[in-house]
Amino acid sequence: TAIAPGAVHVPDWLGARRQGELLAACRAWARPPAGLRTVRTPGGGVMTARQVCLGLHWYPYGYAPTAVDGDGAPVKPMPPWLAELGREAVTAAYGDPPESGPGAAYDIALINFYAGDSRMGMHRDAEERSTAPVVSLSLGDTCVFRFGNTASRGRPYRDVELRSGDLFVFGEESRLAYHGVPKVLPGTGPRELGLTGRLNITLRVGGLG
Ligand code: MD3
Ligand code: FE
Repeated sequence: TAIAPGAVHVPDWLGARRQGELLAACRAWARPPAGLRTVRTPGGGVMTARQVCLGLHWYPYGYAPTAVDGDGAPVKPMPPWLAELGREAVTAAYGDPPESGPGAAYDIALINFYAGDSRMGMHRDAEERSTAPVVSLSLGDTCVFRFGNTASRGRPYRDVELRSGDLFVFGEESRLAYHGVPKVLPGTGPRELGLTGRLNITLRVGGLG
């Protein structure tokens, strides 16, 4: 379902098996070194969603090869199977012609963990040097995802529920849109997954050399 040009939602794209595999992988990536951390913003704020990165480490506001705002260790590599999953996701959302596709391999993954009361304020993702679409995969509790416009954090925006297993691809005109997560709905994830809270995995092409 396209909710805006280049913004395509594919409910339950992952299926139960791949959700379990992805969750197990996220648990391993969350362990030190360069594991799950709390992100502090330059203004003295703290992000309520905790994060772990693969390929390159995101910090406010740039990318580095090591966990510069964490334990300083080298960031874990992007596994080839996850890069391939990104490619598959773009094909699933847009169809085969790679015209609006990534063009280069997915080389960065940002994994955000939301406890029951975590949120993410309205922001744009502009630290990448590539225009390739961002791929988002959700696990665990349902959230309210707010998809805005490219001009400001405010209206107009649309609220969409993202559920465990959902795929969302953001490319073309939607790549620089403001977006955020105003709330997570505790206890709404699939019981059999065994995750309390929500995980979101975004796959990106850095274009950072
Ligand atoms: C639209 N993550 O990691 S996923 C982020 O659920 C981020 O953790 C949210 O915003 C989360 O930066 C939202 C949906 C999403 C991700 C990246 C985007 C939407 C996007 C990049 C560009 C436009
Ligand atoms: Fe974002």
